[in-house]
Amino acid sequence: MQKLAQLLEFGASGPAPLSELRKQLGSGGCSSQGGAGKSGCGSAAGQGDLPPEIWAKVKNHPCYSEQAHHHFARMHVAVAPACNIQCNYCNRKYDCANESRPGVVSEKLTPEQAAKKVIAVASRVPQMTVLGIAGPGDPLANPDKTFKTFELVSAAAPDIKLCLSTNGLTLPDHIDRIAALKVDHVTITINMIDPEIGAKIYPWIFYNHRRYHGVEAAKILSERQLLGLEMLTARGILVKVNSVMIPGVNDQHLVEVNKAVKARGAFLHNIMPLISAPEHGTAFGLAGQRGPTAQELKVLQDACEGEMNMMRHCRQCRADAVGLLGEDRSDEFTNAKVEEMEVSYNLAARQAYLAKVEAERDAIAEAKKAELKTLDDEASGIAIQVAVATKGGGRINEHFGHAHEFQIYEVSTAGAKFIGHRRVDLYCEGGYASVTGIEPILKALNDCTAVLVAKIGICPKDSLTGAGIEAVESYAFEFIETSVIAYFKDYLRRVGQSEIRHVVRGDAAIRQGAFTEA
Ligand code: CLF
Ligand code: SF4
Repeated sequence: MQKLAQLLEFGASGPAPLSELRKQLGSGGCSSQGGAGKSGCGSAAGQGDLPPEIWAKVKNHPCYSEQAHHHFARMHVAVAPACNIQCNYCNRKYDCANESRPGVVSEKLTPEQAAKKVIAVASRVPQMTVLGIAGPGDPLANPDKTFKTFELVSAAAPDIKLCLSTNGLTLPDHIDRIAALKVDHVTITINMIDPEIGAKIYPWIFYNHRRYHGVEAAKILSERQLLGLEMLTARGILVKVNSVMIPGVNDQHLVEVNKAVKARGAFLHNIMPLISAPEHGTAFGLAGQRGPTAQELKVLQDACEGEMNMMRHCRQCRADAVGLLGEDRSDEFTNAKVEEMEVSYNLAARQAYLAKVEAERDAIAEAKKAELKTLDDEASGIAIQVAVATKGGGRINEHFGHAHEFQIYEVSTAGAKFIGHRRVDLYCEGGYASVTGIEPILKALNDCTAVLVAKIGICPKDSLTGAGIEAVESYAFEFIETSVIAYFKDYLRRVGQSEIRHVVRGDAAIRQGAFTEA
C-alpha cells in the first residue's frame, strides 16, 4: 500500500479526487467498492451482515451501529472523576478527552444520583437505550463508583444496555466484574502499540502504586490495553477501540494499531480527530499541535477499513451527555432538576417507541434498496460528497440556519455511504444571521458538492452557490440516503447533458471552536 503520508499530501489545489484515493488505497476495504451503500460493511452493517446474536447487541446502540444513531440516544453519567494516566491532549480540569471534547466540564454525581438520573431520562426520553460511563476521568480508575452505578441501574431498568469507556490501564483486573454485570460494550482508547510513539502522547501513568514515565509508561499501558482487549473478546464482549488521530505523531501508525486490534477481535474502530486549541490548556494545545483536516481523517479511516468496521459517526460527546448523538439535552437533566422530578419507569412507552422505530427502519431500508436498484444502469467514475441537515429519524428535516452539524455522505454509482459529520455554529440566531456568519460553515462543507436541507434562506443559499455548493430543498422531510442517491442521479444527468460541470472539491476544516460547546 502506498504510504499514507503520500496520500495526505494534497498540494495547493486540494486533495486528490476521491476516486483516485480509493484506487491508491487498493482493494479489500468496502470503501474501495463504494462502501456501505451496497456492501453493508462498516459500522453501517445491517441485520443481514451480522450474526443474529451480534445484531441483537448493536441494533439499538447509537455508537455501535450507524443506522441506530439516527433513532436511538445514549446518556452518560459523570461518576468517575479520578484518572491514572496523563494524555497530552487532556487537561484534567475538563472531561476525559478520550470520549469527550476538550473544554467541556460535566456535573459529577454519586452512584445513587446517577441511577435516579438514568431512570428520569429513561421515563422521558424513550429512545435512550444505552447508559455509558465515560468520565470525567477514567471509569476503571474509579471502579467502585462505576460498578455501583451499573448495579443500581441494571436492577431498576434491566432493558438499558450498559457501556463503558476506559484508557485500559486497569482493564485486565476488572474483566470478571464487567462480564458479571453484563456490560456488553466496552471502549478502549488505544493510540499506539509502539511505546516510542506512546511516549510522545503519554508523559506518565500511575500503576501498581508507582508513577512511570516516558517509554516505560507507554509500554506498560500498551501491554495492558491489548491484554484487556483479548480478555474481553474471549468473553464475547463487544469492544470498540477509540484512537485519537494526532498528525505527525501517530497518524501513519494508526494503520498498525488498526491491524493489531483487529487481530485481537475488536468489533469497531473509531478514529477521532485531535481537538486541540491553546485555550484548552492541554500539552498539545499549548505546543500548537494541530488536528487533522476532514480529508486527512477520511483518508486514514478509508485506509483502515477492510474486514474491520470503522465508526465514523462519533460526536466526541461529553461525560454527562444526554440525547441522540449530535444533540445534547443534559441541561434538561441537571442534578437539581432531577432531584425535583417525580421519577417512574415507563417500560410500555419505551417498548412502543421501539416498535415505531422498527417500522420506520424497515421503511428506510426498503426505500434505499429501491433507490439503489435505479443506480444499476448508471456507469460513472464520479464520486461526490453531499451534506445533509437532519435532527434525527433518518430524514432531511432540519433548516440550514438551525443546524448544529451537517452529516456528510459520499455517493457514487456504488451507493451512498455515511462518512462523518461537521459541527458548526448556528447560522441563524433568533431570526438573525450569527456573528460568525457563513464563512466557518463554508469551510466546514468545502469538500461537498451540495447540501440537502428542509429549508434555507436566500442569503445563505447565495453564499453557498458562490462557494460552488448547491443548496437543495426539494428533498425536505424525505429519507436521507434515498435522497442523496436521487440527487446524485440527477447530478450525473446534468453533467451528462452539460448543464453543469463536475468539479472535484477541495479539503474541509474540522471546526475546533464548535467542539467546545455542549
Ligand atoms: Fe458512551 Fe462511548 Fe458507550 Fe457511546 S459515547 S461510552 S460507546 S454510549 Fe459514542 Fe460519544 Fe463517540 Fe463515545 S459518540 S464519544 S463513541
Ligand atoms: Fe484525560 Fe481521559 Fe487521558 Fe485520563 S484517560 S488523562 S481523563 S483523556
